[in-house]
Amino acid sequence: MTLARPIRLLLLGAPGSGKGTQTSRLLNQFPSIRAISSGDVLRTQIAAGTPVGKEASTYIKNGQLVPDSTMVGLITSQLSQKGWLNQSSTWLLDGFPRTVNQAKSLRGVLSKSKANLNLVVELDVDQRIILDRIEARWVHVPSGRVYNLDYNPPKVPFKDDVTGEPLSKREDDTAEVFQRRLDKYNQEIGPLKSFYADIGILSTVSGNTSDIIYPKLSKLILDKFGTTA
Ligand code: G5P
Ligand code: MG
Repeated sequence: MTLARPIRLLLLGAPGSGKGTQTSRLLNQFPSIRAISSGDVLRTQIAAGTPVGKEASTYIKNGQLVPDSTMVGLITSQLSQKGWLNQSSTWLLDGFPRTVNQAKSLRGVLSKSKANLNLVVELDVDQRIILDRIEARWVHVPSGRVYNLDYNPPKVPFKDDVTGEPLSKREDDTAEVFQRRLDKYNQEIGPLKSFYADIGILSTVSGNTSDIIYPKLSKLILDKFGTTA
């Protein structure tokens, strides 16, 4: 399905709320949309042993946020390298910005290119049900594909469906680190939502499963951006 107008979407949501899951579904339904997941970018840097990866690793392991300046530099340079800083580009961001400082910096960069975000969606999931999900999560780091032993298991246990390569656990998917990530999220999300609500582009979709959330998210996008015939 092709959208009539370019969408530049940010997905907000607690750790494990389903940002990656909703991103995959959106890319499936709307093939013109491309995506950057800040967590995936960081995990790729860590796997490659780059200086940014080395810096980020300590923060991620402890459930803390990577410093704003590092994140802004990393993601805006990706946007630029991919040629996405123009007003006809269509993309989505999963997990960045996640502080008001990051949001302000990104807005400065995007404004110059007339490529500002035009929709921010908060995925609102009951936080009491999320821990079980991430304890059962397995990931394929090179592609960012996400599995869950109960909800969407791989076809062959512990192997990626597309490449057959082994899946791994994320270092930060333990109960202790998860609680720290959640606390940090709850601390940052209020001001971040206010920032985007003031600009007039914030929406919230609620539901305790990704199957409940996805049709709401898809409808919101179709209503706002339309489709070509
Ligand atoms: P990430 O990688 O952005 P989080 O913590 O924001 O990490 P996470 O954990 O990746 O978010 P998600 O993408 O929202 O969660 O959720 P998901 O992977 O789609 O779903 C979670 C699991 O539940 C999966 O196994 C999925 O299959 C399953 N699932 C989905 N829906 C359902 C359902 O309906 N039912 C069930 N039963 N299961 C379901 O960031 C990681 C770290 O990087 C740093 C920080 O240190 C951060 O902690 N970082 C940043 N630091 C500073 N600024 C930034 N902008 C940063 N971005 C990343
Ligand atoms: Mg994710």
